[in-house]
Amino acid sequence: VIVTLAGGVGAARLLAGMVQVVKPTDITAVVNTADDMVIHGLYISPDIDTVTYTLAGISNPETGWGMAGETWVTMHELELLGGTTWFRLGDRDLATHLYRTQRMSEGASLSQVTSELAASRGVGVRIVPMSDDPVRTRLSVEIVPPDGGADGIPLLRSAGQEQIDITIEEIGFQQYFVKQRHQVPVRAIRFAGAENARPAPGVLEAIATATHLIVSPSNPLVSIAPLLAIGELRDMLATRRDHNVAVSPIVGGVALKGPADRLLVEMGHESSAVGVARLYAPWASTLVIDNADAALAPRVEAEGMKCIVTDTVMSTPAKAASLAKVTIDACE
Ligand code: FO1
Repeated sequence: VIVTLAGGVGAARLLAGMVQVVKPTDITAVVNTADDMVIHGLYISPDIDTVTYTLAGISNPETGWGMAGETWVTMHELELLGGTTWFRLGDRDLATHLYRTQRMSEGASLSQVTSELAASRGVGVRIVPMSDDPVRTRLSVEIVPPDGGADGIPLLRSAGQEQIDITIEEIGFQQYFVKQRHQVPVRAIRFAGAENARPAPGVLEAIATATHLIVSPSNPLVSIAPLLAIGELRDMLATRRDHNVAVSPIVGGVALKGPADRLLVEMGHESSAVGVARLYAPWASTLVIDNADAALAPRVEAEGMKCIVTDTVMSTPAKAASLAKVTIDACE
């Protein structure tokens, strides 16, 4: 079995490539759940849904998250009511959250519901949350007093703005990522609940017996780091370090999607394949980097990782399949 450590869009693309080259039932995706949130009383698990929808062939190709052919009638009505609409839940997508929330209120675990939803969508890959226990990414961000914003609205300072009476406030991941459009400076990141969280049933066994372990090109600090914050998971990964292969999500110093580049710098790391190598070297032995970064290969190897240079930008299904094949071969 091939185990893939997964965040959202980057992981979903790689998994969609993988199912073109190996049997879906031979793949287990262990997915980040630290982005999960309850809003309108509904339990939302964005990375699990992104992976599920992508493998089911029903994801929105423009955004990478949410469903294709989505309509927004409910959000529009909610807007008229003055409700909370910064986190947009499409009419089709809502069915997933209703189903999950109801099943969990009946006592089902997140992993049970995740496999029910994957089965209903015809997904052959085994999709497992990293944990059934709540682990939540919390970010300490810089804020200015309410009157600090030019038009009185922005409470949070955007990059480059003058430093006036900065205070720090801790906010949830979706508040940072979606509501603030990841445009506020981050001072610290923590994974609340990780210290007491257990890996979800089957996760440790899957990793222990995996023929291949592949770390998808997801954000190292907010998509992969939450999995490593679970002690038993990190220890299990470290015991098989020599067989773990990661794909760098940073290409030419920038993240293809999301704030990984900016967060790396804000947290004191280098925003490059070398910076990723430094983070992953303790528990992974090989880093796959993009052709654009070929010149960095010696520096990646100096961090103690074997380096493979290939095309990592999954702009087409064929390119995703070819990257999947390179990573699978790299484990052998
Ligand atoms: N991302 C956005 O940028 N804006 C949204 O309104 C939004 C809604 C949303 C609803 C359901 C879902 O599963 C994901 C959603 N996302 C949205 C994506 C998302 O929260 C992030 O991309 C991930 O958490 C990062 O991996």
